[in-house]
Amino acid sequence: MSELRPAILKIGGSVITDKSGELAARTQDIARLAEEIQNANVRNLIIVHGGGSFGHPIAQKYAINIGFKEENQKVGFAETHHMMTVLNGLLMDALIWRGIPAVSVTPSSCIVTKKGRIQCFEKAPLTSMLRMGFLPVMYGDAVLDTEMGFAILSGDQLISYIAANFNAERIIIGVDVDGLYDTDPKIEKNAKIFTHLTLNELKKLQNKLGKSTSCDVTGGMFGKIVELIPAVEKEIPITIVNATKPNYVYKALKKEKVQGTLIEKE
Ligand code: IP8
Repeated sequence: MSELRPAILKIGGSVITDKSGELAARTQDIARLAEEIQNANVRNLIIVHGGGSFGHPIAQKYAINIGFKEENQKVGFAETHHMMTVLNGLLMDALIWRGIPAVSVTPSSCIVTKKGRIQCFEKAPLTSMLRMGFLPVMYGDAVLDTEMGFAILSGDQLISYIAANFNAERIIIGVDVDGLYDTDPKIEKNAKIFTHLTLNELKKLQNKLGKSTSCDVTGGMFGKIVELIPAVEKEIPITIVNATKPNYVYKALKKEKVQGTLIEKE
């Protein structure tokens, strides 16, 4: 069977949850996005979603991202992972209910990190699912780590890794703003959007971009940018769109013109 190059869709935690709350799912947005994914009907798609208010507050409370230091963090690790499965379940419900053959792939069961970076990734289930025409859905998760005991794996590291290792055709990132800005548009009303960025421009930006305005143990927009660089180096184009706006994700999936930021190697 010839290998098709998958497209990867990352749905930010700030889109499907309210990050100012705790365990606050945006169920209407989840339903709308599931419908857009259904309508776009893209073959060979992998979805990865972020943690938002289901992952970050608990991970922060138990300092999961600094690794295993004391016994009571273990229940925090369990809770962080469990809440991610709860959020994932909401998206899975919305997708499967619409007749999409989406299958959840639990990162903590097929990935181990070393100092927070993916060290081993069991590729076989994902490869087989794609061959069979399933839609694998993964997420940022609490994972086991060979040096730290455990760590937080961001959805952004995951998409970059999958893109490089599954020879992705493109990456679409759905966030809660209109694209990538020179400063945080939620704080600076004069923030300037980048409609197109090259790899070199992106590298220069990584020093400038600020941290997320809400609780985010994986570094907000700054963390995202750093993670994207290896994928762009492999000539995988990245489109960042506002997934809170109806049909932006649909248009990006269909390769239609849509407002956002396009990042390409040259
Ligand atoms: O929201 C982090 O994933 P992200 C997931 O993609 C957890 O950074 C468990 C905090």
